[in-house]
Amino acid sequence: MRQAAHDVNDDHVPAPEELRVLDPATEELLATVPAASPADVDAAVARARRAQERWVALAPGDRARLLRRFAATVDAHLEELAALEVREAGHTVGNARWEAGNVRDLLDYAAGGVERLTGRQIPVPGGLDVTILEPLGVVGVIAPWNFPMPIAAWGTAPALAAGNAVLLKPAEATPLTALRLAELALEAGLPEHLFQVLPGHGPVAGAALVDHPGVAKIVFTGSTAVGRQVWARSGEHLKRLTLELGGKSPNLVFADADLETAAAAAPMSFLDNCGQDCCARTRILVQRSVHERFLDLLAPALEAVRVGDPADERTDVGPLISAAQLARVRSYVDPGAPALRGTAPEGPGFWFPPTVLTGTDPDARVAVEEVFGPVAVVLPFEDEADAIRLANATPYGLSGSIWTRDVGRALRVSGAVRAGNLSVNSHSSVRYWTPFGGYKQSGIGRELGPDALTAFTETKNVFISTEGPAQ
Ligand code: TXE
Repeated sequence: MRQAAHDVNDDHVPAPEELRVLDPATEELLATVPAASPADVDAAVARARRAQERWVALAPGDRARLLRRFAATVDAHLEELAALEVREAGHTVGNARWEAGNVRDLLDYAAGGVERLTGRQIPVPGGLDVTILEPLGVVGVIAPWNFPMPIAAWGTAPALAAGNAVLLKPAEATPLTALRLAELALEAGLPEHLFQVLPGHGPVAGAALVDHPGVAKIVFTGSTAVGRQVWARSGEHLKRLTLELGGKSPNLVFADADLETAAAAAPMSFLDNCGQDCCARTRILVQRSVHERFLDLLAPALEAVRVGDPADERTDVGPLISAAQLARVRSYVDPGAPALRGTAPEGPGFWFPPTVLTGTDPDARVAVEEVFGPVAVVLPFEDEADAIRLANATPYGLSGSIWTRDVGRALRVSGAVRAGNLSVNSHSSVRYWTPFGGYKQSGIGRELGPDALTAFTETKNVFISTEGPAQ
């Protein structure tokens, strides 16, 4: 009999012992998956520790080879993984292919780092001083439902490459691709129990990972509210931590920009993944002198977005993840508010039409809080200083875009906006070669990029005296 799960957030509501995975486009039940209990987490940590000892004893070249084989196995199953992501997360098939490809690429990139993860020799008087980068041990990755595969891989691939074991807790709504990835890891020859997936409830299995003294680091991606709790609880153990939290990112359009291109790109910059993207450019800030013209260009671009069956190759935007997310999005949008609107199916499924609110107060909830749905606001600004003030007027600082033809302005504004990932004349935020993470309440630490592996190591300094035996 599975141990009764209890809510460690102290509201004493027992969590169900199974996760029900729904297709968000149809509300059809896809699978039920057993939910891990704290005892399951405890047993997994013990197994992971033993696997990690075997893993780190391998020659670096052999670890790199196994990770490359894992990447090749993902590649061989790319269509299958993408199809699973379409079903459980409602992602368009094009996006889902990109996501499975991102897992493959990241495993390859991390494998390339295994043999280059080196310490340093530092000149000191009286001896030789070297730094050694040691793996942390067992790492817990707590993933969200919005990009189940890539975000799981962002933590997992570099952690494994740096010599750690990984326990991945996927989100309640999306455990299926994670479970399949764990099977593919075994098929590729990774040691048993090195990479384990623990589907379960956040306040039970997630909290058990955070509280477990045998887990050296937590990589958490999710809401700022839960991220705050995870930070406080990790602090009890002084556990290493990376937090990747929400966003409310600006899309700054200056009067000197290529307005046609900026307006054509604006819809998908906040509608991709139905707006359930921490980098979504949901605050469209437009210089007042071109505000009307921009809206005229934006309206047809928004109407052209195809919302519907995510398995259809022509679809741009699928459904929201759940009934709860749909209710959340509805709570932000007054149906009578002035807006540009696209269209969406009626249901079944969790659908909401693309919406750009045009008459919003800059301090309104919808203008400063993360909606996590297909909703953006357009706000006018006067000049560069006003644009920077508005761009920084939220507690978040994850991403942002700057549209201008003036290089000096691009550099000044990107220097002044307090966010971790900015793009000029582009909405691109995530590239596995470059660091990704947030300022302010968007997170702590960075993922991806050339330093990704180092974030899963401790630096040990060893001094070897050359002075001879003490007299
Ligand atoms: O996130 P949660 P939810 C934002 C977005 C969204 C809102 C709510 O605004 O509308 O958060 O989404 C696990 N200890 N983002 O409720 O609860 C949980 O099981 C340890 C932005 O789904 O933060 C899941 O695996 N773990 C974001 C993960 O945390 C806990 C992506 C995220 O869930 C836990 C997702 C606990 N006490 C939501 N409670 C982004 N940065 O992109 C929950 N979890």
